[in-house]
Amino acid sequence: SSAVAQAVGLIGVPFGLAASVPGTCLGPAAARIVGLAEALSGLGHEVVDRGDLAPVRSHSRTSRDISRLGNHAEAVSHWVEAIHDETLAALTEGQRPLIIGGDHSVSMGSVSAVARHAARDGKRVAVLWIDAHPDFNTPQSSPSGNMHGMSLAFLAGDEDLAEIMRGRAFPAILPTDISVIGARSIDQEEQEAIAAAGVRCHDMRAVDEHGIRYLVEDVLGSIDPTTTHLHVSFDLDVVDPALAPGVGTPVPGGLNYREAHYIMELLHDSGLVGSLDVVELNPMRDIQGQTASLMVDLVGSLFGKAITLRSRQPVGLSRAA
Ligand code: 5AB
Ligand code: MN
Ligand code: MN
Ligand code: MN
Repeated sequence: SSAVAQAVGLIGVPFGLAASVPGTCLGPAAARIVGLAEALSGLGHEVVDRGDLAPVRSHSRTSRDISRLGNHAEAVSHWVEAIHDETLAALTEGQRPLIIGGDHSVSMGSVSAVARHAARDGKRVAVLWIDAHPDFNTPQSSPSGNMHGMSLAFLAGDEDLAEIMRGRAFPAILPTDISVIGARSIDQEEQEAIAAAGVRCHDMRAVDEHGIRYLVEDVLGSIDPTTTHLHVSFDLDVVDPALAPGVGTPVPGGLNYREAHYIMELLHDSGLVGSLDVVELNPMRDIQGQTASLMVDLVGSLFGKAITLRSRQPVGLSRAA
């Protein structure tokens, strides 16, 4: 664990309407049942459980129709604003935010808040998106209209999607500060968009060819910690569905158990992770809670659980140093 103990600000987001398969709204409940907070405190972290969000519809909201942005866009918008505000409050209180989804639209709220907070400290944000999908669709390119597939496009500054936060501006994440690991289901226009934007995309073939350590080193080596806050967004569907059946959009050929843990261990050792979301847990699709338990174990690895006690061996800091 890090030299300066920073409390973890745990935020549950029981929202799943940006995905088509119902059930991710039960994610925070399942994570709590299998002992997420206890796992973190067992590792020596102070945990401030900020509870589960329950946004109320704002009456001051303009009646502008945003339904063309995607399915349930109005609900997504309310939740994203609430997630943004709660994440910003956690950061302002000096906590390290841990957001538990919920579908992946929750990252629109969390990362936009992280970007706003970082800008106040004169920093920018790098995002590591660990996911079977790059979530870079726009309302125009999306094959489904499901907004959990648009989060990264929103965060990178898509002009139409900006309406999700009613135009409340936040510093967009530079595409060159975005890295994806584990992708294996990419829509064609989405593929063209990430390539044109310059997003670093380490797909599953890259995992096969280079291994996790090389890829994580590449990502961390692109980050200068004196100027950059690292946000990690972990979509559980990156893990192979044989190990993580409790997700709404399973794709074969995912990370195996050690690959998933090794990413988290290397991220822990780097000492660079300033905020984390873990999303897309769908307890309705899970088998005896195994995906929920895997989630808690993976979070544990990122927060310092080691197989064997060893000294930290941070990777990838050479270029930034
Ligand atoms: B997830 C798909 N690309 O846009 C789309 O689970 C799937 O947050 C999106 O990564 C999956 O509908 C979104 C086909
Ligand atoms: Mn701060
Ligand atoms: Mn995702
Ligand atoms: Mn995904």
